[in-house]
Amino acid sequence: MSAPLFRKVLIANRGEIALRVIRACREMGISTVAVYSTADEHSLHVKLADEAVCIGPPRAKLSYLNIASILSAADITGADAIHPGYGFLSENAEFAKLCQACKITFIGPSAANIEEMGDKTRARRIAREAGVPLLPGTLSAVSGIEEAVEEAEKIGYPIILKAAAGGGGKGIHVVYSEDQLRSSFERVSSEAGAAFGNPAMYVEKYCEHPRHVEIQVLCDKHGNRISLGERDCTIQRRHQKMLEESPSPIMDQKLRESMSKAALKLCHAVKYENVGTVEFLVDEKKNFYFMEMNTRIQVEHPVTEMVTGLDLVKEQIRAAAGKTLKIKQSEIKIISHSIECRINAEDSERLAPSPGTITAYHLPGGMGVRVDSFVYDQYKVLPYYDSMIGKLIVHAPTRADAIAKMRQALDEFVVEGIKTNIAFHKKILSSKKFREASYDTHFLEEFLPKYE
Ligand code: MV4
Repeated sequence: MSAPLFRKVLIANRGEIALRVIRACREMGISTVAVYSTADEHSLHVKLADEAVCIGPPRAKLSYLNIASILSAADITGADAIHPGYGFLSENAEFAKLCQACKITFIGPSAANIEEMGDKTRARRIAREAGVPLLPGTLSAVSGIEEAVEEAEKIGYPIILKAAAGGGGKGIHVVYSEDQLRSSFERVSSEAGAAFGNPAMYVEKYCEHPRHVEIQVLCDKHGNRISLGERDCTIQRRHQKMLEESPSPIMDQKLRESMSKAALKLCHAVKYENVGTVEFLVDEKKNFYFMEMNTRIQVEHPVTEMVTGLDLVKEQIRAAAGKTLKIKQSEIKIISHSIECRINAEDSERLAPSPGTITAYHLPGGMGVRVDSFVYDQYKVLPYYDSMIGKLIVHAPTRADAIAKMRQALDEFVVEGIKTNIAFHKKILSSKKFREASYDTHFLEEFLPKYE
């Protein structure tokens, strides 16, 4: 066997993604270092890694977000690379720079890439320059209410206010009139300031009934960049994705090719390296518009893995090590279907987390059924972190087959002692709208009252 790409990788994360990365490393002959907070002492990532270092108390700010602790852990264990997973430090340009300064490879894109895409208006300017379609809106942050009103007038209501340093569903607000804009601007802006340390806001035309479709890209450090097709993430609740699938039921080969081309134009413009996701909104007429780019491995990456047959975490590690992509665009053929359900420890009716001890745990199985999870019988789901306890992923020849397989797998999945959203997923999968794929981002808001 050839020498491993890295000697030792430190995984700066917890939960299922930490396990996902540890498994990939071990398969590649790379030693692993887990880091953990005192609350995570009994976590599987600690047991599965070759070494483990405690990096602080339960609160993420003091442990999984503690750059000094994590770099010290890498230093004392002699790690030559760090995988950040998703969330936590994964899109922190400062952290990526500090890794480099410590001669540790950050398994992700360059710090410059993270910065360029982290500033959402800068990303819009780069996209526009590259000829990627955008919704009408400002290309930089507005200076205050008056400029917001002026711009909104030009764009036409409804508009959406977004935090320039935001991303995902935080710091966004839909506005239907000047009155509404005047009465909400300061509040939304200061919320953004509190959440992101930057109150800057920009304005976009609000697309009323869109679908959320994102392109997975894979890029090396030698200018090779390919699209691995799309994921449909339209099924969200309070901007939390719940269920994702690939391919998107609204896509055809032509739309996939033009959206992929747009995503790759953006990547070329910034000399993007490593895995990334370019998010688009798709309107009723199937026009698509760039929203933002995520410069990390995403929670929903498995559905792309299932339909492409590629291990994205391994590809990520290969790219970070400077290897050339081993696949060509023409070799990517998407002919099957995959769906992922995020399994959360939550009370779906009250939309509240449900931490506590799992008193029974049984996983589904069979052909085309994958579970990426980190919990076990008697595991205590902690209140400090994300409520996702695992992901159930199915793979089948067609969308209808995948839905049937997911329903069966959800029926087999047993989690006792805490509340989960398993029953909620079953309802979604049996709904007419979902089965016909005739829904938009408001699906769950409209569906929920009927569920309760
Ligand atoms: C939008 C939009 C419509 N028009 N932007 C939500 C998460 C973040 N990535 C951006 N999001 C959206 N941005 C424009 N110009 C719709 C969403 C959106 C959404 C909005 C309201 C309620 C649910 C939603 C679910 C997904 C996306």
